[in-house]
Amino acid sequence: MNAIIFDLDGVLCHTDEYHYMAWKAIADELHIPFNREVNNQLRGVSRMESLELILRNSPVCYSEQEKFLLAEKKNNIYRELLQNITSKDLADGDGLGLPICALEKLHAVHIPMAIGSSSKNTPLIVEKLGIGKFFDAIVDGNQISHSKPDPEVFLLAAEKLHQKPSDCLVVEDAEAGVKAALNGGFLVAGIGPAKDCPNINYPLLSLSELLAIEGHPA
Ligand code: B16
Ligand code: MG
Repeated sequence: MNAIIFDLDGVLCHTDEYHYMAWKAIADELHIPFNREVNNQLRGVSRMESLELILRNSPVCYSEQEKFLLAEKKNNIYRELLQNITSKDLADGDGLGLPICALEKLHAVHIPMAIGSSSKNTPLIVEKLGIGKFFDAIVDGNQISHSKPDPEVFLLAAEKLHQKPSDCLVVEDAEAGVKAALNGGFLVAGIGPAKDCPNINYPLLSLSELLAIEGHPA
C-alpha cells in the first residue's frame, strides 16, 4: 500500500458519540425508539439518510419540509457539541494522544494521507482538532453526491493523492464505509464496530497498529 485514507467520525475522533447524542435528542423528542444498535447503522451514512433510517421506526409520516427542519435541528445540536471538542476527542483505544503520535510517525515517513468523510462538518472538526497539517487531501460530504456505501468519497480522495484505489488503505469504523471501500477496490482496515466486518484486510484495535502493517515503509 502506498497511501492511507482515514474516515473521520469514529476513526480519527470520537465525534461519533456526539452524533449519537444529537440523534438521541431528536428521537426522544419524537418518541421514536433509538439506541446504540440503531445508531451503529447510521455510521458513515449521510445526515438525511440517517434521519430516514430513524424515522422508519415511527408510525408518523413526515413531510419533506418537516424532515429538513429535523435534520437542521439535529445538526444544530451536533455543532453545539462540537464547540467543545479538543484533542481529547482524538480516537484511540490505547489512550489519549496516540492518534497524533501515529499520524506524526506516518507523516514523518511521507506516506500520503487523506481524510474521506461523509460529514459536511469535516472542516470545523479538522480545524478544532488541529490535524489538517497531516493530510495531503481532505474529501468530505460537501464534495460528493453519493454517500457511503457508494465509493465516491474514497475514489475522489485517491485521485487527489494521485494513487490507484488498490494501492490505498481505507480505515473505517462503519459497515457502510467498509462497503464503500470494498466497492471502490481499496484495501480496508476496520476499527471499532467495523473490526468484525466481513472481507476487511486488517482488523485494528487501535490506529497505532497501522504502523505495524506488513508492507508499510515504516
Ligand atoms: P454530518 P464519517 C459520517 O462521518 C458519520 O459517521 C455519520 O454518522 C454522519 O451522519 C455523516 O458523517 C454526516 O455527517 O451531519 O456532519 O454532515 O464517519 O464518514 O466521517
Ligand atoms: Mg465513521
